[in-house]
Amino acid sequence: MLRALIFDVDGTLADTESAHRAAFNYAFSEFGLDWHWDDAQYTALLEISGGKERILHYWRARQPELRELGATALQDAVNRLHELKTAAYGAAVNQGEVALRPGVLALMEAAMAQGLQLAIATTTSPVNIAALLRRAMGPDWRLNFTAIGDASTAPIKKPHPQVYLQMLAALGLDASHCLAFEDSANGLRAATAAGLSTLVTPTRYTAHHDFSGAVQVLPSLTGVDLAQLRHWHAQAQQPGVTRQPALA
Ligand code: XBP
Ligand code: MG
Repeated sequence: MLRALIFDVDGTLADTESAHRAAFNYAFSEFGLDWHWDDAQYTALLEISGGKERILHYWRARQPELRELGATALQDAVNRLHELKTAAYGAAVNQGEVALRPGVLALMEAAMAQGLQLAIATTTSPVNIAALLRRAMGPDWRLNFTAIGDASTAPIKKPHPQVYLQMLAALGLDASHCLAFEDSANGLRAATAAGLSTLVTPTRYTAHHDFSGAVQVLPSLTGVDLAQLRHWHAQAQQPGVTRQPALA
């Protein structure tokens, strides 16, 4: 029995990473750094979930001698950079630069109409979720979700299952009554590790990832209705069913 849908945000609810990348580059220039993440570099850096973790990973790789700077000073600089980035990203979203991916809103509305619960499980920052969904669903957007797990509630980022385990606890449901929606290998691994059957809708940033174990790999959620979800969910619950992704 399918009782809840749990959505990732970046790449799944909306194709946000180009706006994130621009915001990171703006923050670097504002901070006086000559860093610039091009598309190819950012695609590789997305292997690291979490903007702060991504900046720290890049900085350490670029300047290994940084260890002498002292962990606190380094983390303070990363936090400041991330604050600048998050403000720039929020401004871009508020200017309409990011829209929900096709099929997402219709599926969420159909699920709610049939009494399913919705939750969010993301590694992004809470202000980013609010900016995106306020614009897409209106000022009362939060009322649509039973629970939200994000960088502020789950500091251990994907592929660790922490945020998905938090959402299952908040929903009060066993993983077998839920479906997760993701766009990346890290996200698929996190959801799968929490026991969740997972549908993947990759973006151009993640199309090359390994999605073995996904219930389905789809170009988008366009035309995906609740009956189809229930069918895939029932299939995935059968013992011994090997989950082979469909051709994207
Ligand atoms: C994707 C991420 C996030 C975003 C940037 O999150 O890994 O880090 O790339 O957002 P999701 P922050 O789990 O929704 O796919 O800078 O706020 O982390
Ligand atoms: Mg994602």
